[in-house]
Formats: sequence, C-alpha cells, structure tokens
Amino acid sequence: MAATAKAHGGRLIVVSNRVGPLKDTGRAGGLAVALVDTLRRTGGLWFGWSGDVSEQGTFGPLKSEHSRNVRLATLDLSQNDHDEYYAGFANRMLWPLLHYRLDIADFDRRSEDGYRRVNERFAARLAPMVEPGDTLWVHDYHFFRLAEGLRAAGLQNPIGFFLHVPFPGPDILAALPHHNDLLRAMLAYDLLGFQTERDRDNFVRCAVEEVGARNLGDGVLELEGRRTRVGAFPIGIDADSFAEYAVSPEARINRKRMEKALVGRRQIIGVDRIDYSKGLNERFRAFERLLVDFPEHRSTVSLLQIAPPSRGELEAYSDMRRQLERVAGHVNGRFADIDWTPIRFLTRGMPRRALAGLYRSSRVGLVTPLRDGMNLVAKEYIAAQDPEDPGVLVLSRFAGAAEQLKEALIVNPYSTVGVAETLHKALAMPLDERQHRWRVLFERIREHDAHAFASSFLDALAKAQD
Ligand code: GDG
Repeated sequence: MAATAKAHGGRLIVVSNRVGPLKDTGRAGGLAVALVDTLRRTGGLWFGWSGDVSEQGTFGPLKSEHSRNVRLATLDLSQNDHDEYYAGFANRMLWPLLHYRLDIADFDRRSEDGYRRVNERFAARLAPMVEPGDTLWVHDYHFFRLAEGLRAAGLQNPIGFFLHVPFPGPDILAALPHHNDLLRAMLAYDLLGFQTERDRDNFVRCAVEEVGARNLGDGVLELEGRRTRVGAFPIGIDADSFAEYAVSPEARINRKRMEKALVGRRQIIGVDRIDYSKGLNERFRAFERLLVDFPEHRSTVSLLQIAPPSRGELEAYSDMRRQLERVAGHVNGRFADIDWTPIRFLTRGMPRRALAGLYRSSRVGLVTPLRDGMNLVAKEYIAAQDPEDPGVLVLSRFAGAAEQLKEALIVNPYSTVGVAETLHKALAMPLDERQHRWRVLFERIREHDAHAFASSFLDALAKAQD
C-alpha cells in the first residue's frame, strides 16, 4: 500500500461523506473502519462533510485537523443541503434504489438538484487543494457526481470511485428519473470500483444499454472518446488485528461475562446497524421457526442481536427498532423460561475489542441481509474464531461477501424455513467440519484483507490513465 502511493508520487486524497473517526470510538460504520488503516499507511488528506449543519454551509470556513500524517478537512452543510442532498436524495432515493427497494424509494426533483449542487460545491472547494501528481479516491453513493465537478474545474489527476453498496441492473436503475445523466457523470471517473463482479456487470449493462457506452472488453468502457475502467474490488478487513482483538483483555472480560450467563448454552450472534436492508425482522422470525421446528434447541440456544443505531434518519430508525422489539418480545413471550431468554436485543454499540470477544464465544454468526454491498461482520466473525473450536458462519446469498465466502452456509434470508434448517445444521456441525470450513475462510479473508483491497484499487487506478 505505502509502496503504491509513493511509487506514483503525490499524496492520496480520500473523499467520503463522513470523515473519520481515526480512533476506535465505538461508533459503527464499515466505511470508516476500512479507510483508517489505508490513510495511516500512505499519509494524505481526507475530505468530506463535518457532520455539522450551519448557516454558511459549504461556503463556510474549511475545518481542518491533523492526526499524525493524515489531515482531515471538512465542510459544513446548510440545512437545505442537508435535507436535500443527504437526508433526501442520498438516504431516501439512492440508498433504497441501490438496495433494490423501489417500493420505498422516494424521488423528488428538489433533492436531486440539492445532490447535484452539493457535489459541485464539494468539487469547487476541493479542487484548489489538489496538486499535480495527487491521486483522488472518492467513496460511495453520496459523491457519484464529484469527478464531473472536478473535471469541470480542469483537474487531470487520476480520480477513482469505490461504491460500498450494491449496484443494480438497468431494470431497477431505470426507475430513477434522469438515471442516464447520473451514469454519464459516473463515467467522468478514471476507475469505478464495485464490491462484486455482479455489481460491476450490472453497471456495465446500465452504461451500455442506457447511455450507449461501448464495452471495449477487459474492464474498459468508452463514451464520447473518454475511457473509464471498471472492476470488482471486494473490501476486506484487517483480519490479523481482528483476530488479536478477539483474545485481548477487553474481549476476555466480555467472554467471561457471557459464558457465565450462558451456562453451557450455545449462542447465535447477529451484529447490524438497524436498517431495512439488514433483514432483522426476517432473522428473528427464522430464529422463532428454529424453536418451533426443532424443539431440542429450546432452552439450549439463544440469539444475541447487537444493533447500534444508524446515523441519520432517526425517526425511521426508531420505528424499525420498536417493530423489532415487538417481534423479539413476541418470541421471548412464547418460549422464554425462568432461566432462559431466547432473544437478547441490544440496541447500543460497543467497542470493537468487546465485540470481537462476543463473536468468539458464539457458535454461529448469523448474517442475513436482504441486500448488502459486502458485509464486514461476516469477515470479522470468521477472524475472531478460536482455531481449535471455531463457530459456523450462516450467510445470506444477497450479501456481497457470499461471492467470496462460499464455504459458509449460504442461505436465502427470505426463507424462514430455510434459515431455520440451516441454523439447525450449523448447530449440529461436527468439529472437524467446522475446523475445515473455518480454515479455508480465514485464509481467504487474510489474503484479501483491507490492505490488499486498498492496494489493488490504487494499483488499478494508477494504470487507468495509461
Ligand atoms: C457499508 C455497506 C459494506 C457494528 N456494530 C458495532 C460496530 N460495528 C461495525 C462492524 C463492522 C461495521 O460496523 C459494519 O459494517 P458492514 O459491512 O456490516 O455494514 P455497513 O455499515 O452497512 O457498511 C456494506 C461496508 O460499507 C464496507 O464497504 O460491507 O455492505 O452497507 O465493521 O464491526 N463497531 C463497533 N461497535 C458496534 O457496536 N465498534
């Protein structure tokens, strides 16, 4: 990674909606977790939204701080920008659309204009900070249009984009008014990176069918004489560090507390921000089905669901939380015993080391999103296991991680019966099979870790302008 950035001279400039935190503050969010290591290794600038709303918004002063060799530079948003770009177009239109949820996508023209405006403003403020030789790496669906603005400002630097969430095919994308315009704006990047081959292929189909881009093969698209590379770069975790977290003193304390509470019972664990894409309702129902169809698990297995609140959209989150509390309450009311609670639902975050300890003392990692770009929890669960006595990963076929982690038990999260049967199989799996599957999975996530992810993306970006 360090070699990559230095070999091409200049700095690395990362752009994402949320910037930091650089230290583990117990906050959730896959994007921050994956980027910290990369920037620490290369040094450079991380640019984005401050998280604050102010009257001056993007016209206000740049907020700047240093943490060792990394400079953070952020801008506020005005209330209008926040409502239209962030809460509106990004959260209420793009997030559902990109997770195949046309039924709840909410389009309005003002939000679309706000999104375009904020992308232009961020490009205008960033452009003067960029020096020749710098490489720009833009993250996620908040900034589909950033390269367009940067090119308009005359920037010739390599600009890459990585999408953390899924990208649907033309049938779904076409439901977005002016999607052609958005696709054209995306083609101003030199490199477009996706989590999986499926997402990349979906984008290629959209670009070819909807705006007439030419597919030149070998991951190169051409539109009006401009070439853009496209590729799949499955994001990874720092697998070795995570494995160390799982045996840290903080992890041990948590494991001890939990083992005391479990008194020999086995635990299934889920860890997800509360979001409709994560399939939590279906998961609780599948666990209920396990207790109905396989009564031998009553009193001997419990589900621990950790669910830190999502940032933003507080109202929608609290509705979802209440709904989940109802389902958990229903299952607990139906099956609980005086010394056993079937579902423990914790709606708060916890430090990563403590989380690693909980993964390690859980026999099953249950990761059942209805749609997910990658899902880092699946990888963290594997990294945290005891090699002598590893647990079993049950993974949704609709998580990007399923393309890489084929030795997990793959399920359809919409099938409560199917998930219940698979949970039964996971709980009954003999030690030698658990060890075998785990070894293969652990080796794979170590090989494709966060550093491999960043260097393969930046290497591809360095070649993209050749
Ligand atoms: C997006 C895409 C893609 C969770 N609870 C706590 C906590 N976490 C951490 C997990 C994990 C991260 O948050 C969640 O990452 P995911 O990948 O599961 O999901 P998203 O937040 O939706 O992330 C996703 C990802 O970007 C990366 O590209 O995989 O598909 O949707 O690291 O451990 N961390 C702490 N306390 C918690 O309670 N400290």
